[in-house]
Amino acid sequence: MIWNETKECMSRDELTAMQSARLVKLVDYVYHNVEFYRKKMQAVGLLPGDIKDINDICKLPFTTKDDLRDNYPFGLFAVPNSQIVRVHASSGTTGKATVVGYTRYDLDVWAECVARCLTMAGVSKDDIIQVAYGYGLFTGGLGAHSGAEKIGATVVPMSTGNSKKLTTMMLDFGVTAIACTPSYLLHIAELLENEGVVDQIKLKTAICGAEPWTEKMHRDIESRLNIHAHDIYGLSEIMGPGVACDCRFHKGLHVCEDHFYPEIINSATMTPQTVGETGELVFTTLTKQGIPLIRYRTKDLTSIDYAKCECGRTSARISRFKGRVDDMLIIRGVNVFPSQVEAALTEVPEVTPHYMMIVDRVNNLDTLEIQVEVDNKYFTDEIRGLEALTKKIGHTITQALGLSAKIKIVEPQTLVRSEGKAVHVIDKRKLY
Ligand code: DLL
Repeated sequence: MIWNETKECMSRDELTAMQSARLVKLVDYVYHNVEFYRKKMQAVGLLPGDIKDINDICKLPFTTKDDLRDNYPFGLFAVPNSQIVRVHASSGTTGKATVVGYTRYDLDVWAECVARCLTMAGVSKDDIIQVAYGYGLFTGGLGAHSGAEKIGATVVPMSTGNSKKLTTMMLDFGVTAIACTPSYLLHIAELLENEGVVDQIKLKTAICGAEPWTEKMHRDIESRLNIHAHDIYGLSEIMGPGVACDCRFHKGLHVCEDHFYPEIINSATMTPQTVGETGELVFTTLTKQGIPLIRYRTKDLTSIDYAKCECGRTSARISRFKGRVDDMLIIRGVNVFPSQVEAALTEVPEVTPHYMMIVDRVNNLDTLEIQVEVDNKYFTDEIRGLEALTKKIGHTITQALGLSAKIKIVEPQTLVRSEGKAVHVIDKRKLY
């Protein structure tokens, strides 16, 4: 909810005026504090004074994940490290992670945005919430945690990886809300069903995100656990969870537009889509200090609606995500690019460049198998040698992706060769 001074929802005109003022300030800020943006603006003959209101945003250059990678680790930071109080990181397209930094102010804004999302989902200080997103470099755990603390809920920082403890505590503590990925929640539902204790839980609300999920999964979670499930969106480059969330009417995700300005573009022509048309979501961080980003291309596909919602909120809503422009996969909540696998395999001299990633979902948990073709001479080695090689490849992959995979060495010449664009992924997950 974005309030004006009289504590009513801001009108769109008020909001637009606020966004304009913030954009003008932001452009001046990045021009003077981030060499990357100064050079990009100079390259097109743009000065900060040329940006007079939010409509001028289309004059500004785009930013991509590769720009973060090329400036690894701190090159896009607008403040010295003495003002950065936290860093997070997510997968880059190859090798290096993309790193983001937060000032104390940024962390406050982040907690505020997540608090709004939780409030939208009906969570309050009276709730006991299990945060079962991963804590660490991933933004999910700590991000959801801070927002839940801000509204005064009782936070149980579960993180990921111990489902039995989670279900036991859910029952023993009388947990009323949970924040985790939708696939993990389906897994938890299954465990509770197998234990025959679904009717004993006190759970009312789930705040799920970090990966794509369908309406059908949404309904399934709600009916199996008898709860309300909400869709929360975010990405580490922009902030983490809390960029947008859906309210009880579930008619799209309300964007925290006073902090993150959304645009929908046609990624082929790089021009704006008309309202309601699907395209790539682009964000400008209007208030960030640590790593402010201008027109960041999320690669996520959605559409936007500016009509006032039945809940009374005036903020723009983006539709449930319809996919991505690039080939990024999300496996067990971890972002994975096939190019990372390719880069990792080049570190193993015995391996040829032919590989296939097979992604599946078993008992609502994602699995990854990587089939790798090795050189003839290694394949004919005795089985002990193959085992050692499988281990070696597995270790290299785990290091590169931050995710373990089952490695299967296949006979030379067995993986399909493509005549066009090589196909390296078979995603069998039924996003039902
Ligand atoms: O996944 C942040 C997050 C944590 C969001 C917890 C929600 C809950 P990254 O690891 O940088 O950040 O991955 C960002 O995940 O570009 C989308 O492709 C995808 N994604 C995130 N939320 C949703 C969602 C976090 N609700 C990438 N629906 C994004 C569909 C989502 N995809």
